[in-house]
Amino acid sequence: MNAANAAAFLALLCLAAASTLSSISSISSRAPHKLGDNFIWGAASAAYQIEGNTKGGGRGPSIWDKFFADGKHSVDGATGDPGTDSYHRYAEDIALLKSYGANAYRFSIAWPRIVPRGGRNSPVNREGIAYYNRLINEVIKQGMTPFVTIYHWDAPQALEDKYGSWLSETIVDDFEHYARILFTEFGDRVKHWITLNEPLTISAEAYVVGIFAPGHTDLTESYKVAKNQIMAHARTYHLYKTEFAAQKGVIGITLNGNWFEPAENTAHARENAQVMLDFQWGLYADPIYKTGNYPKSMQERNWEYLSWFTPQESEYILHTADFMGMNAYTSSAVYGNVSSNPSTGYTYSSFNFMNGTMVGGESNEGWLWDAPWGFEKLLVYLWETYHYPIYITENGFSVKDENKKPLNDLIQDWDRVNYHDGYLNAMLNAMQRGADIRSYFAWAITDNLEWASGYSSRFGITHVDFDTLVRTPKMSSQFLQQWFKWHW
Ligand code: GBH
Repeated sequence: MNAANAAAFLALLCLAAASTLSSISSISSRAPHKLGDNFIWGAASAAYQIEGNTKGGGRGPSIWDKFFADGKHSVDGATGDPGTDSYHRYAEDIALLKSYGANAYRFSIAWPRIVPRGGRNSPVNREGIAYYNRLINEVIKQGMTPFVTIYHWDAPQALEDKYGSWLSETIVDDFEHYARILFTEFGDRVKHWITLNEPLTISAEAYVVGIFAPGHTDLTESYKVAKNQIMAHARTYHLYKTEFAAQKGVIGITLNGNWFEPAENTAHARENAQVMLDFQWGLYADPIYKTGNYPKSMQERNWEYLSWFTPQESEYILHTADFMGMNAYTSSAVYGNVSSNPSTGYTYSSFNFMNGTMVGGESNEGWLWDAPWGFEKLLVYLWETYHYPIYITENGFSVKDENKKPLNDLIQDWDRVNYHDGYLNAMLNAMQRGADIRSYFAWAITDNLEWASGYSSRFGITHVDFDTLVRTPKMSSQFLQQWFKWHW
């Protein structure tokens, strides 16, 4: 940060404190709420979005390298290089996060860095293991808790070539092998594991919509993938609880989706909203946390597409988690007259207007609206429906046109501050209504590769200049620091 930036930044800090005070006073009419020493807060990242160095360190190609290679699947033909070059700059990122007052860092491990060709008989890459040892040790050295995602979408391309990766149940064996390496190498220090990040985003965006790797558009395939994801998750859970029980960590899966609000007071609108919750959350949450099978609404509507569980499989997958990881960003209003589309569940009618009134603030992404009221309802719904402790593993905002502003301007990211303020207060409300919520991770620790949106859409609480790779804290990082100081 240069001197001018530093001066501007100091001024912003004072403003942040003032804004925090006003947000505190706005909630002080309710019972004061302290989160307690055990509450985990930090920021999150994912390997492919930040690491860069995709050809170095002995890493094998992932499905995203292949998907982005033609330059047509991302804005400006962006790829995983440079990412934020966190492969080399991880210590700087961890130090920044520490300076924000966080007590945890959520990151993912790249399967193709550990097993470059992916398979259970393929060679292990010691350089990859050494890299994650450095990273984990640095997090611990800074007094923070490493929160590790085993899989954030970057399957080894070799498995895609060999058997279509998630389309084949063979992946369950290969995934178990990969997970065993992680528990063996890192489990002495890592006590918080997430098997899969957002399986829905993959089954939907990568196998129905086709905008994520490997870019297929086939509903039947999508449900094959969903079943294999659930089986791989369950296998990993059982592995951890049998062979690695002595490590005494916790393990879960991170699910995602929107809150769906019935936008009319009609039975049909209410039914559609519930169907959407079933199709996004229930697809994974019912099998793992509640019944061992898909939601009834989904069985009825999509019986000819679903990959069914045998009774033995249902038993094997039910209650295979210590917690529910949840990523939620936004809400949708659902009307009564859109019954046609829950047949896929993915192309819901996503309205952001109710009775002509906009129900959320606009972001840089068409799918993302600042709607904290829905976050509170969703947290209470997930708690009351599934009764598992909830770890909020991602929540965040990409400010509209942030990319087009000069640095001094854009680090005053008031829309992001406002978003986190609203969602954190919504979280407190949900806790006061009984929900057992144990963590809050802002997405993301730094700006990064926003998948198909490339480097144009920024979610970071830290700015990254993608030419120089210089990091600059945004106002939102200071806001979070102040907010958690007040509430811890
Ligand atoms: C999370 O994905 C990811 O875990 C993280 O990697 C990502 O960077 C972050 O959030 C921010 O996006 O068909 O146009 O309605 C969120 C994934 C992205 C899934 C938007 C649903 C809907 C796109 N969501 N997507 S659209």
